[in-house]
Amino acid sequence: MSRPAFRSVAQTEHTLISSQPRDINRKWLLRACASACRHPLLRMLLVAAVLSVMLLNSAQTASAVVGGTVATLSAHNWVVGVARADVADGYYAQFCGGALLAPNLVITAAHCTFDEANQPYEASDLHVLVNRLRLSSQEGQRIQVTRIVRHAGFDIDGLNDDIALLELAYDANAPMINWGDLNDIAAERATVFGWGVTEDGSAVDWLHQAELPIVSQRACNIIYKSYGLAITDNMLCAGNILGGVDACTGDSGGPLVVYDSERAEWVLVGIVSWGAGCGASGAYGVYTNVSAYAGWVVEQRGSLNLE
Ligand code: 4AZ
Repeated sequence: MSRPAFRSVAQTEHTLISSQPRDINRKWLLRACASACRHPLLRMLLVAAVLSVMLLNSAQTASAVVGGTVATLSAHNWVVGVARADVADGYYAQFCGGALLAPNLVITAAHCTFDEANQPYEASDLHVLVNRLRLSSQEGQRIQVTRIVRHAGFDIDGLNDDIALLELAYDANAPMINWGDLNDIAAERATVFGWGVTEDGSAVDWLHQAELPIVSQRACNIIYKSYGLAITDNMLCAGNILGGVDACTGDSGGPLVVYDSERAEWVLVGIVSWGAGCGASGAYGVYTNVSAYAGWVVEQRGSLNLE
């Protein structure tokens, strides 16, 4: 289910969702209005009907990521793109997301460190795009990766321990994000960032973000039991049971964050990992539960002399 996702194979298992809900509403309104808009009571009923249709549509498609909007970085500049070193155009080079844990350290998904043929990347195969909202632009920095640290428990056919660190050749000129534990933070909703596939089926040039409900492990396990898969303590789930808002191909490795009002800052809680389709009803997106790996991250940073 979770494979390193490339733009060339980007349109795989996601569900297509109506891409132009507002146009449909407008056309319907115009047609209906030709006769009914002349009568005041009918006009009121019509406006109410159109508003309900719009509400229903927005609940299901809120517009990427599936169901998100173009991100306004600045406060969120810890979001980075993981890209192939041998492809010059950032739009075609980027295939995963990540987040800056330290000026020269990115956290991402372990499955992002394998190529399309499931062969492990060398550090020299990868670049990280920093401070770049639009992939095809030259903005921000494009920094070489000097070391890949994959979790030893990750196996490309499995879904567990989907976490890796990337050491950068030099410090990024961007803010860092700390991780947090959802058991300590009173958050019901989280935000995911990425350049992955949206509801119209193609990956985006501009970074997108979407807000989605955090789902209990129990509810998520009920869903994935039918797929014969277990949601462990190393994973967390987010999304709507009706679908519509989700991470997708190309978003993998990217951050799922919540706002911690006590610390007055955004904190990293998840890494986009896998899921059954994208934005489909009856399934949730599954994320690596970063707090379960706090010890692993600290240990790697210590033993590898990372920052
Ligand atoms: C992927 O292929 C992928 N809807 C990432 C996230 C999800 C599904 C697939 C979750 O990288």
